[in-house]
Amino acid sequence: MNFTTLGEFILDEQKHFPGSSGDLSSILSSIRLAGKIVSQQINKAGLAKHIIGAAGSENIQGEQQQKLDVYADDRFIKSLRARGLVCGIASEENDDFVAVDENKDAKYIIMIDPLDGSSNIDVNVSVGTIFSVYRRISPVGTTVTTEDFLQPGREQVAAGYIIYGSSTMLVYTTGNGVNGFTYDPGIGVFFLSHPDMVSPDSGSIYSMNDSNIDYCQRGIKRYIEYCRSEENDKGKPYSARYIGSLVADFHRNLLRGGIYIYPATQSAPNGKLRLLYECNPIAFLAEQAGGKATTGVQRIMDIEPNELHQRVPIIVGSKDMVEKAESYLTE
Ligand code: P6P
Repeated sequence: MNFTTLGEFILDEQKHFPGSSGDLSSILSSIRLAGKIVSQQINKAGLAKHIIGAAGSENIQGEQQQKLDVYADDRFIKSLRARGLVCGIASEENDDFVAVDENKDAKYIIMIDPLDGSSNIDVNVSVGTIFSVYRRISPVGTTVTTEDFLQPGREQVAAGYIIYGSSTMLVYTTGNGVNGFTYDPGIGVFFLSHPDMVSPDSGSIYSMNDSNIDYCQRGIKRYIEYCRSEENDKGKPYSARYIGSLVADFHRNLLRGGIYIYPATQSAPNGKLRLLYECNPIAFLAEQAGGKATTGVQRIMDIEPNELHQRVPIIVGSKDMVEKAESYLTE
């Protein structure tokens, strides 16, 4: 097997940025390390009662934290702090951002959802880590500020996810396309298994929690009816595939073509997914793979954030499918 390793790929990609400090490369390798450790814990979750189930605490979202949520959050934060290259970390699991004052001279900040879809762990469904990296705005040598985190998604310098599924994969972009790496736990290495990932312009898979269909914007309902009809571009009903784990649904749609929708609903007027550490990184990946990501009326990566855990509606996936959905919303 002559696959390129993730480490080799990161170093090779760095050559495209002459004079670069290599800091971003090192951040990506710290994510790689934490991903290996979390993957190992997830893959034995069913056997290790001490790490499955609820942690008995809630995050700022008011969501029950799973033990592995807390474990993954701790693991990623420790790995990122240790490299000395990140001056601030915002996480779904922490009310406020963490100012890494021992790294005040660092020039990057990172936002993470350490374990998205974690309620699925106990039933052995794929879950994922999502990350988003920016250059800081505040002066080097000072403590990070909220402003460093409230940047629009178009300012991201890197984004990606780790999907803990039938295999563990790390998929990321630094703005030069999307590449996927599959983890071989036998030797502890991620190998380049999906170079230059490009999402099909169209597809026949839609991912949405149908129980929301009567509680969201009429245009969304009409688009879903289109997906289910014989009048759509495929001449037959699409397949409905919804795992309840964003990373897993997005990853499948990225490979096969498809659309994921989490709209504004009566109970969630801004949608459910968080802009900074779920929608923006997923949007960056989607666009880099030739797809689109919108709220229905605005490009996700153009939204000017106003708070750390802000939620937005999202329609993301294959370009033609997202544009078709948008056409129902702008009628
Ligand atoms: P619902 C998991 O909690 C998550 O953030 C995404 O991973 C997933 O797509 C969505 O929420 C599921 O939400 O309301 O359909 O259960």
